[in-house]
Amino acid sequence: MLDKHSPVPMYVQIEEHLKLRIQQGEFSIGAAIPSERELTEMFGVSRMTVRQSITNLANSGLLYREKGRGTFVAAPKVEQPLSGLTSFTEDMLARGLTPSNVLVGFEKMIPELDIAQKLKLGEGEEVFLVKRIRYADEKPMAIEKTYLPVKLVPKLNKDALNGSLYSFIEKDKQMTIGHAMQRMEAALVTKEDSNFLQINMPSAILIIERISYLTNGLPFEIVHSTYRADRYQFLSEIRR
Ligand code: 16G
Repeated sequence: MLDKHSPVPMYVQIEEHLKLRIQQGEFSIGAAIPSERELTEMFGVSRMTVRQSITNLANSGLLYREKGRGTFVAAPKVEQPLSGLTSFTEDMLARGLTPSNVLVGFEKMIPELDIAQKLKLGEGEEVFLVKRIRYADEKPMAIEKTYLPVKLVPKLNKDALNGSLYSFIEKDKQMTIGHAMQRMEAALVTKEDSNFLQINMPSAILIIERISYLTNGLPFEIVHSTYRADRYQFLSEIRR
């Protein structure tokens, strides 16, 4: 099954073998793959080698481990286009997934200077600071920390934040969402966020910072989103 004389390392060959069996549907989503001991015997390699293959497949999001239970096949990543200004709720519904939120922070405050400047706020003008954990089919996908000028959404409340923020904003006839600027970077998850996202330390995350504007040019939100790197893939179309 494995070629011991190949220049391709054994752990890579095991990864390829497992990937193929997953692609062929032998192990479906959520199914357990054979244990490390079984794989060690099957391939005639050391446990270290098997562990390396499984760690790599888990890091790339194809498998996930559960302490004391085993290793399972993960659901495919969400493919998120970077072209449209859509909301989390819209994105998940478009994929046939059920979105839900847990509101872990909601307060009114005077923001730091850089946030105030980006939101074009004068001295002493307040923002709502909202922190939500966002789920798809009850699995944590992302954490969003959002700043919104109180003067634009004075009636923002917990009920609205348990649903879609964008549909709450768009119900207001004065406000039409226009465009946004965003930047993306990779990082390692912090201890606190690893608990919210239910991932191990260390794990990779993707961070998106977005500033969104109404069609009248006013900035209405600054969002710092932390996405599980094992659940998301971002796509963009590029032309020449
Ligand atoms: C998306 C947006 C976020 C927006 C949220 C509204 C990114 C990076 N972020 O997650 O800016 O606040 O959707 O979602 O795409 P909602 O309408 O479902 O509350």
